[in-house]
Amino acid sequence: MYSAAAYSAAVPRRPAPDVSTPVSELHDTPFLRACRGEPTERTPVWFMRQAGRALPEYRKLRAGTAMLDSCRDPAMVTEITLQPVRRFHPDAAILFSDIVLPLVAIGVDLDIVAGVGPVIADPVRDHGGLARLRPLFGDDVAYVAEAVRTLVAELGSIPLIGFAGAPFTLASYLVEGGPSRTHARTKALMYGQPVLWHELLERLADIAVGFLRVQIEAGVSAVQLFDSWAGALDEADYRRYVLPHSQRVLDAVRDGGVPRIHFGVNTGELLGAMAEAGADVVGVDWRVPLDEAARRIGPARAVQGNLDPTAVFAPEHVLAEKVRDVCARGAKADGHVFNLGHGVLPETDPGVLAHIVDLVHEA
Ligand code: 1CP
Repeated sequence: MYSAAAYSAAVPRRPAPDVSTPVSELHDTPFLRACRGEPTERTPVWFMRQAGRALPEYRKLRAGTAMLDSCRDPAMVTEITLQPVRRFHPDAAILFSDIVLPLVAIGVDLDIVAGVGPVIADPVRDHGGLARLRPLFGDDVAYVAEAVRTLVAELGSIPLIGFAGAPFTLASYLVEGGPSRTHARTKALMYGQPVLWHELLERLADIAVGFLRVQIEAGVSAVQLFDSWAGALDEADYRRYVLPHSQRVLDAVRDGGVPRIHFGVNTGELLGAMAEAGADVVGVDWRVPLDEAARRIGPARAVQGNLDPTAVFAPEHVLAEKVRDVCARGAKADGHVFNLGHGVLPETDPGVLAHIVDLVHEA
């Protein structure tokens, strides 16, 4: 059967990366301290989707290379991950990759189409589709481990964040065949074939565990589980159809010893339930103020977020006021990592992101 334990055994153990930075130096960085709910000398900040799209040097490097090919090229992954670090000096880097990469690695016929997102040739809607999803083994994504090891050495005292897609969000792409506004086919399968649904999510949970373990063993300092589209569900459905699977992913990587961040969009009504999934840090989009979000999440968990990604287009004084407000409300939680409420929009001026880093550090 597809068990997380079998997966972790299947992922080859690798020696700890040979880095010149003492582990304790990384351990005490503002980002990792905030994730653990410890006091920090400044509020740490990084941006979801900080690599890519908004950066001219990214577009230049990527020209002529397909998205998935760039994710499978460790030298390119390393360079693209470092580009925003050089520009913005954030408190953490996020690995350049994609949540659908492990699906490609197990043989799903999938392409990332420019301007669209992931598109799947043969969507999974029945037992035959489920049977095509084989387990992920560490060697399937050896290029990711290689990129992580190089990055850990290059980044020194800047923590690297690894990530995976949560079972529901991955299921949505697989069932719909691509991005969806309503997730209608996904919900039809969830309500109409609950046994198949839970088998599908179990398998995707195992794949997420496998993908996270590869990154943890290669040396990432934290991991984020992206359940970007979980906000499409009401709380009762989230608890019934999704929460146990996300919980299993987060539980299975607990022994990796790195903070686990759990994020979704439009999840204001789900924050309490998502917190129960067990992450150390709960990501919050911009719709719920962080002090209220912290109340819904409960004590002993840090929060991450939550500037509206379109605030970058506001006049400077409006932006500055919003940044300070996020910091003041975040200060009421047991740990705050500043971020946008969702990814950087492609039209964002990179100079404004650098300015936000300064504003957060001065707040
Ligand atoms: O042609 C291109 O340049 C492709 C655009 C692109 C990029 C830069 C895609 C396609 N993925 C990525 C990289 C990526 N994806 C990163 C690393 C970069 C960084 O964060 O700095 C990460 C963390 C992701 C994760 C990801 N992929 C998520 C979760 C985060 C989120 O934004 O909610 C999701 C939902 C995806 C699917 C995906 N991949 C690409 C796109 C355009 C999408 C979204 C499509 C949709 O709207 O459904």
